[in-house]
Amino acid sequence: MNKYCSGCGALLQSDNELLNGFIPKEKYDNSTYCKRCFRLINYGDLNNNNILINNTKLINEINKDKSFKIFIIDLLNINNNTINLYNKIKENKMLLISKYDLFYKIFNKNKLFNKLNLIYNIKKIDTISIKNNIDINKLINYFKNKKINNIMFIGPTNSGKSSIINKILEINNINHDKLTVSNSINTTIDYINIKIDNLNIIDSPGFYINELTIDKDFKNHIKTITYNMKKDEILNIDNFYLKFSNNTSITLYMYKIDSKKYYKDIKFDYEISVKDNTDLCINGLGFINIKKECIISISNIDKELISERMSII
Ligand SMILES: Nc1nc2c(ncn2[C@@H]2O[C@H](COP(=O)(O)OP(=O)(O)O)[C@@H](O)[C@H]2O)c(=O)[nH]1
Ligand SMILES: [Mg+2]
Repeated sequence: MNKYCSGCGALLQSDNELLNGFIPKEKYDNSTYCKRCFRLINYGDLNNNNILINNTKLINEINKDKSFKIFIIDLLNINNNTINLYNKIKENKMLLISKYDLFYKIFNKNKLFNKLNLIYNIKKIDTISIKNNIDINKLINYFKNKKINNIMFIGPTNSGKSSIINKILEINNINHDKLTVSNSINTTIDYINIKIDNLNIIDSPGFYINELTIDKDFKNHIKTITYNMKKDEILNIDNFYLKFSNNTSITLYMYKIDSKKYYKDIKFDYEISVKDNTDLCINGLGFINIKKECIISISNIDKELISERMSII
């Protein structure tokens, strides 16, 4: 009989150490985790070199499954790119904004839901944090009240799907191996089925997102920073540069804010013109709220990673 890793869902095998689900032969009978999960859990090192996620394939598989879909995403990763993935998932589904402990100080929930409804036409939304048991119980009660028994957690990689399921297991005192979680991408490799009383919960591999790879701090809440940019002043964020054609106030809502005004000459790669109160979203990093209509010159960041929207602020 096939055996699957409790942590990442990969089929356990002892033939090839370079492939997913590898477990040494002598450990096969008594262990429930693959070597990769074992090393991640015990030593904190993650090897996910050979994992490629195909979003189209994943969407097709998810849409074939009849479970209720919970699309998990954290607030700074909501953008045209990720909402496009959400829109490809068939009903019944809801959007659940994760890691809310990082954001509650800077966002008012109801205002945010109204904006997301207005901009992306998303009606069923809530927030969740694994640091708040009330949130987790609220989710379980939602399933009970709506008589939903089959649930699949989906969403971009690293959005917190497996962590939420672990928290549900913990709160319900379910004796089950913990799912493997990490702050790197592609931790979960295959679907994992878990039974909790009447609930059938499925964890899934995350969608691949073309994004900036930066070290993200999931421990401390996000701090914003505001600049008053004068006409033609340049702002340096991380290793890229933005120039604004008019005087405007801008606020950075980002995971890692390492930014300063910059006074040397720069060659810019392209321009984007934005209306009053626009968010410039940068995949993987967050977004910049721009108050006044202007043309933004951009240097050293792939255009594919940038999208704009009417502001959620
Ligand atoms: N601050 C905070 N971090 C979280 C929360 N949920 C998940 N994380 C962190 O987000 C990272 C990714 O979590 P994981 O469950 O592996 O995401 P998955 O790829 O969607 O399954 C881990 O470092 C978690 O500790 C949350 O509610 N609050
Ligand atoms: Mg996972």
